[in-house]
Amino acid sequence: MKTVKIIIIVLLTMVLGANSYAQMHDHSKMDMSKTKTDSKMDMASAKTETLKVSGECDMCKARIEKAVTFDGVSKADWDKKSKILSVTFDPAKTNLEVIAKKVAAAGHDNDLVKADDKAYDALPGCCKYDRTK
Ligand SMILES: [Cu+2]
Repeated sequence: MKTVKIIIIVLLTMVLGANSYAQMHDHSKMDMSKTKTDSKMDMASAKTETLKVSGECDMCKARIEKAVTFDGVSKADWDKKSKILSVTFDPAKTNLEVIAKKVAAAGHDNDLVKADDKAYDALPGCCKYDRTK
């Protein structure tokens, strides 16, 4: 009977130990994703690319930047003058083509993908950039 007790205690210790290890592990994983933009590892893997995106005004800027704000993208900045969208993303999660498609879906022509006509037509008058250029 004594041996059985000892075995149970040993087993319990192992199970509990494994559990707390798993929890610790999960916790550290969670923390990593939370602070991913600050961590050095992700900084190294993050990629910044540029894409020429047609647009006219600050409303376009807000729309373009919002369109590319999704999981995997850590930074997006569109310059009204140069029409260049600079976007920083995690190549493991997304790529420039996906980003370009999102921009096009919002109504903005870009170097990689032409905007959806319906989305372009739905843009406010001030945002109707010249599509013939
Ligand atoms: Cu606009």
